[in-house]
Amino acid sequence: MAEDKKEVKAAKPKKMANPDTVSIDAATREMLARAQKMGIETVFDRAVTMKPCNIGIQGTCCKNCAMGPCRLPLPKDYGEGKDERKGLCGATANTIAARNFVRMIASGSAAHSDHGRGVAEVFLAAARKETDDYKIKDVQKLIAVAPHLGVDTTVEVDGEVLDRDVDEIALEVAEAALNEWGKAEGELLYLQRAPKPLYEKWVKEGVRPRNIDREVVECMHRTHMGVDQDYKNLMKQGTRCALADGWGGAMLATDIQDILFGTPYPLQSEANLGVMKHDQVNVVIHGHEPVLSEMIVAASQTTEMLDYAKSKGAKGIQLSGICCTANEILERHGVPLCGTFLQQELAIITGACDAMVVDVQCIFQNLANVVECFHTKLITTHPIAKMEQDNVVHIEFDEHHAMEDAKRILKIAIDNFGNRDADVMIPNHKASQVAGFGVESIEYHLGGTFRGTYYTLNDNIINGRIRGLAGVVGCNNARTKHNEAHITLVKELVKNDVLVLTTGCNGIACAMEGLLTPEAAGVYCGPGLKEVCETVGIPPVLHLGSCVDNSRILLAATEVIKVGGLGTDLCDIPAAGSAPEWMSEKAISIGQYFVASGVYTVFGYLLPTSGAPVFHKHLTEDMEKIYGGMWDVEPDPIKHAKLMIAHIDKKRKELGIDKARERVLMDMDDRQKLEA
Ligand code: NFS
Repeated sequence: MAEDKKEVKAAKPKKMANPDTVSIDAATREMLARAQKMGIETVFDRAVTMKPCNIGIQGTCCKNCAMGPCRLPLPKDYGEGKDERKGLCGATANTIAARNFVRMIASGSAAHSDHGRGVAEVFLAAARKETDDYKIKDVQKLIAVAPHLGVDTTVEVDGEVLDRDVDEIALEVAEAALNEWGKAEGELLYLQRAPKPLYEKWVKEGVRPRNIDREVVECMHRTHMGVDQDYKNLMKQGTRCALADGWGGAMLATDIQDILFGTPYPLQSEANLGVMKHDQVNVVIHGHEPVLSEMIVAASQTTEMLDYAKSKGAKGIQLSGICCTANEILERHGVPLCGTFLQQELAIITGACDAMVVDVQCIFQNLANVVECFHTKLITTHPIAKMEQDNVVHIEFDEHHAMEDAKRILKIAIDNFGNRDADVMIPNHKASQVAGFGVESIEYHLGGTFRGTYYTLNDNIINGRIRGLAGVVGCNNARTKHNEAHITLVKELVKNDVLVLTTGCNGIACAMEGLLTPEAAGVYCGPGLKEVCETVGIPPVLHLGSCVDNSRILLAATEVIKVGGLGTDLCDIPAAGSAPEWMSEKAISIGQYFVASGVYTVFGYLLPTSGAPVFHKHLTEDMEKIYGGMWDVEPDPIKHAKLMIAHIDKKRKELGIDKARERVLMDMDDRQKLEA
């Protein structure tokens, strides 16, 4: 019976990918070869069999009404005469591409923000003391966040300023946070955290988000058949919705997660499929929301669960993670990373995965087919993310009995340990890493306890040891060689003295490659960055967490501005953004809020805009005039790095710091000469 299912569900792929060329990572290649030998199809094979639609890829297929889909590919003679392409309603290629782009932003913003809402609801339950399983772990962060949500942290009694009760503050912060999703009036409170000139640009352009949900709804309305028919106006709403993600839903998610689960500080861990263990129960956690995974981490450390695992013949419980849930439990607990987005099927193909627990986002439905061939239990946990296959176990997770649910899930995994086939193959590849950086730890590491500011970072950018900053983020994409662009790009940047801030699957890729160790500085960096990293003992690539933690990049950049010496707006900083192997709609939302926050942002692979050159130009040229940041596309990772470095150099020049300036000790004579 199991054999029959295997035949039907995970039938041998018709065309197979070449394992030697799909990835730069040896563990991935080994596991793909094993999958193919076993006749199990994976995403790599499907990418060979199924080619992308040539019109969809250009962004010019409109399926927003039943008169379509209307397909408007770029004609060969485009540019000679008038562009007469139109859909049945008359929608132009620009309108169609802009509508599709805005819908991607809406979906991406919704995904990050709904995740944020979920966390905010748990926070409210904790603040109301409706659950014993979640408590406020980081009071300092709560106090730091409160004023940004209009909550006082002190109270005046008889002329004396007293600290307010923490429980009271927590309740008000939770209510104020949740209000950001649906308030009737005003604008997002966090917009005020941005540097003033940036905020003023948003005012001028009319793109300040009112509340998070409303901006997603309005995107859907304006992209409905027959509504907004001006790509520039559509992109205004796209921008407003993206800002509701970056300075709203995602930023709230990060802040509240820090309050509930603790603000990350640097810690050591490991990465890649080789973190799984032969003699322990392997539980792989995959998805995005840390609400459940935090509880699984806590449950896995209880004597009850450890004893239970031992009673079943295992030496312990080995947790590891895939995608951004992985980054969340890495940054706070040091739980090792099992792999990136494209390795999710491969974790099961080891034969050592006793349970894969998934929540929301970036989860392949094919996991259900792959587990048919192994003993692995696939457990869905979120009411909004189930799978149709009947071999999937659904255990709905509820914050009101979180620990109970987490233990139930772990027990399933432990009970399954004995069902492993003899044929287990855990690739012998893993790397050490130091992760868990953030706004606070950068301040500490680069400012020191004495100063505790971003002074040292700014100083080293000004004196040229650090040429600039790069935020490199985002996914893997099966249309490109796994991790190649991530790693080539990051190595090229650090070689040119650019300090890299990473999140998401780029962070995982860098961890797998050993770039997240302080020792990497001596191997890969240019002399300036090497000196800084070695002096303060940090890696040249700082892992800031999951994709919602891109908000940490925005706030770190804001701190750079506050300290001074590098301009007054985020677009003044010698910095650039990148998503070299993007694939998800969330990446488009991130890209747009980076751009609208003043960041020059380069995407690898392609953008779904090539069928509408005028709209494409709006993104890649006009945006800079409006917001100071713009989109760019470059699939070649070296050229991609060069574009970012050229932009960084341009900004250095504008700031007048293009020639490295060493500090000189001046005597009175020198000073008098200067003043004269
Ligand atoms: Ni970001 Fe995280 Fe990875 Fe891409 Fe998916 S895990 S939220 S979307 S694939 S980086």
